[in-house]
Order: sequence, then C-alpha cells, then structure tokens
Amino acid sequence: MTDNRDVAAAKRLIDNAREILVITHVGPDGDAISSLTATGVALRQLGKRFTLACDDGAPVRFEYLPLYEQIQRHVDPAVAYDLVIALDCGDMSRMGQAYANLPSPPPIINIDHHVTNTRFGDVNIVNSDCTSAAELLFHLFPALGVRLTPELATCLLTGVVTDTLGFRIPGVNAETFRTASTLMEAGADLGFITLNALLIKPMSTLRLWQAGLNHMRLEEEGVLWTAIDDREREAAGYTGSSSGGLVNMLANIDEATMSAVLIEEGDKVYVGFRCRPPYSVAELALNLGGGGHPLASGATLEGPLHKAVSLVVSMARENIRQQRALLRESAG
Ligand SMILES: [Mn+2]
Repeated sequence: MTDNRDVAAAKRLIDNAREILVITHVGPDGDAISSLTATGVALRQLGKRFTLACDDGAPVRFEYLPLYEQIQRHVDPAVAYDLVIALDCGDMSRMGQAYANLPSPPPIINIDHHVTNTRFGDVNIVNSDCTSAAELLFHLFPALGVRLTPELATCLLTGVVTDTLGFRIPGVNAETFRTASTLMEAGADLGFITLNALLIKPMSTLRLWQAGLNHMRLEEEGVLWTAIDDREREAAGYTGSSSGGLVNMLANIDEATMSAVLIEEGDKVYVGFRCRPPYSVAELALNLGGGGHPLASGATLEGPLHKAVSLVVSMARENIRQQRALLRESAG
C-alpha cells in the first residue's frame, strides 16, 4: 500500500527522535483527533517523548479518547522538537500555528490520505486509497512495532467511522470492513463510537444548520449552497469552523450536484464542498487554495463573506458546467 522505503525511513526518524511534535489539522474532525491520539498511544508504547497539538483543540465529543486531555492548542517554543509528525494534513498550512511558530522546523513525517496531498514531508506516507488517516495508521503501526491495544483500537475505529460517515461513503470497500472488524476484535466498541463521535450533536450545531437552511440557494447547475456570517454563528453558540455536517446533508439532496457551506469567522471564511459521483470537488478546492478528497473538500478564504460567496458560487457553477461537458464527452 505504501512504499516500504518510506515506512523504513519513518521508523528510523522515530527511533532516533528524542522529542516528537505530533500535529493534526486545524478545524479538526474525528479522523484528525483520533489519528492524533492514536499516534500518541503508539509513541507512548514505543517509549518516546511527544506532544500532541492542534491549534483549535479537540471537540468535546471526543473526550472518551485516550490522551484527549493532553491535546495542546499552543506549542511551547522553548521545547526543542527534533521531529514533526503531521496527520491528516493535505498541505503544510493545515498544521497551522503549531508548526508555523516553531523556531527551527525539524524534519516532517507526513501521514495522510488526501488525494490533493502536496507531499510536503521529508518522509511522505500518503495513500488516498485509505478512507481515513486512521485506516492508514492501522496499516502502518505494525511496521513500526506498535501493538494493537483496546485503547489504540478505539482511536482508530473512531477515525474510520467518522471519515466514512459510518461506512457510507463510496470509497468504503471490503478492506475498510476488515480493518473495522480487526479493531472491534481488539476491543473497540462500534455502537458507542458511532453514537458519540458521529451522531450526537450539541444544540448549537442544530442552530447553525437552522441559520444555514434559512438562506440556502439552489443554482441552475445544481450547486446547493449557503453562507453563515459571524453574527449568526455566534448567535447559534457555535465555535467550530466546520459546518457540523450541514454540507453533507445538502450534498444528499436529489436536485444537488454539489453543496457548499461558507462560514465566516473573523476575517476568514471557511468553505466546505461535498458532491456525489460522478462529480468531484477536489479540483475546485485546490483552485481556491484548499484541498481534500474527490467527494469532500474545503478551503480557507479571505473575508468579507459576501466577496467569498460570489467567488465560490461563480467558481462552483463554472466547475460543474465543465465537469458536465467532460462527462457528456466521455459518454460519447
Ligand atoms: Mn481524514
């Protein structure tokens, strides 16, 4: 699945490191946080010193994960890290300040499953056939000499369940289920994880959806989009930078070819894209300076919101027109 030389190189870097900084992406989702804690559990098992970092901290629904309390929003610049492990990050900017503020950046092991990954690491373990970074780690850990424990299994199954939306996305295959089955045998509780990591949401998320649904629009090309400004987001009591699943809900509407949800946060605007086969939103996100997967992607834009909206909506419509033309061509 991944090049054995890369795995050997990663093992060498980890073996020789004294102080490891593990970073997952800003605006973390379940795969990000569970990959982070899984890597922490693995490094602890290997007897390594490590720090787990994410600029935005970890959503409280993941508090059942081991090492959850150790996830830091700020990295101490006085600590001399000699290795960075980046998890679930499609490009360097996704590591945020946790990496950007390091006084002297050490080598990076880039572990990721995004098709748009820029291979920014000194060692890149990137496989977009994996439906989650957690699934990639599941395959990687044995080669690093890490044993599968109940704690580790709980982390990894959380990543698998959340990134596949409960085994429902098109990339899910028999291998995904073999992985999940092994993790359950090792002690992970699928029902508990599905309920806590995927299904249960705070009321603030529902209020955010309410605001978004209130002014959603369906364009001619099937681009179903909405935008939520700072005031509405704050009124909802919502603190995350993702749409809390709204963008997924919109993509599943029959008349939609693609969904987009824009959320304003200060002078930044976060946009998430989703679609269904045969369409792809990976290229659209790349063109906006972001990245992701064929069916799920996103980008961070400059505000103000109305400017981001007109840019995103016009680019999304044009992108669907192009994809439709190509699909018609290939259909002969
Ligand atoms: Mn992921």
